[in-house]
Amino acid sequence: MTESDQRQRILIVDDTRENIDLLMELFRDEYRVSAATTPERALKLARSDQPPDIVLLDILMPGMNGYQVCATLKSDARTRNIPVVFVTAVSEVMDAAKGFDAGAVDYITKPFHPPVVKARVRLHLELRKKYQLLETYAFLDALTEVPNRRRFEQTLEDEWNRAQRQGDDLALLFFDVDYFKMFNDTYGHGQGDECLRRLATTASRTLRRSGDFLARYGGEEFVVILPRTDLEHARAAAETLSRAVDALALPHATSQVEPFVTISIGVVAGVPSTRLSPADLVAAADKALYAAKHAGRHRIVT
Ligand code: GH3
Ligand code: MG
Ligand code: MG
Ligand code: MG
Repeated sequence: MTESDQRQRILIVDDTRENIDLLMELFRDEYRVSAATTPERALKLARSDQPPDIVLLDILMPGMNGYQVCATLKSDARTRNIPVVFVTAVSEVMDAAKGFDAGAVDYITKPFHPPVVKARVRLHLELRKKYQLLETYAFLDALTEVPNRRRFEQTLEDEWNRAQRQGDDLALLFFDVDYFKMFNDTYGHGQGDECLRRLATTASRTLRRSGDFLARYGGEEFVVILPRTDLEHARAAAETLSRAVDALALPHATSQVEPFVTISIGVVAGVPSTRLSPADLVAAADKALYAAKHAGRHRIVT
């Protein structure tokens, strides 16, 4: 398979090879189809870095049955959103309600009518595409195309919990454009928008460690999560970021600090305490940012 293959992926799970072949024949022209003859193999493929967009699941299999496989997929955040369709013989446990209870989106009985199976699978794949598109936009800032505050809050929660479990440091940077109201007043809102886009691109470029996360928090304020980062390294990252913004040299004639666009940054870091919440970390970073503003702007406060 080449990486350029953008077709949606179907995973067929059945302990009987003939059943797999039958379904494969139906879908292979239009989709990327893979198959598993055991539940273990199915779960492994579903959790891979190329997960299926839909799972066609048999019910009676040795070991784990289809309901259990489905429930396992639904209980794991990595595979929860993959639609599952049961495909099972009428002579088998014909308990559609049980299938839906396990989290399936559809239930097809054998012998099936191929065009109907095709139409139903196509429908679920179209719905998945739309869901993924909605999810993408729901978490993206429309102006700068970096993650938005909603995604930030989710990511912070995840990173907070992980850092707490593993006893790791977690750092948070809040940065805000200095005298941005004046920038808008001087250059116009359109230039202001362009400035925010440039800042987002520059910040993304500066954050190169995997797991580093940038979001637009609101207005002209951005936030950065640095997992496994102590205060000293977080401060160094903030300095790199501030210098990168300076280096853009975006003219700002009415700024009271420099004749170019600058930012102020609030930095906090530490191992998350069980007595605190992610909101406390946000409040602390915001407080540090406020202190940076108060102390004259174009600076970093830890
Ligand atoms: P400070 O140095 O204290 O941060 O001052 P400031 O002028 O940057 O801060 P203030 O909060 O007074 O003004 C923020 C400005 O940011 C006002 C608002 O119009 C502008 N702004 C917020 N969101 C956007 C946006 O999406 N596009 C543009 N162009 N401007 C925005
Ligand atoms: Mg079977
Ligand atoms: Mg500002
Ligand atoms: Mg602001």
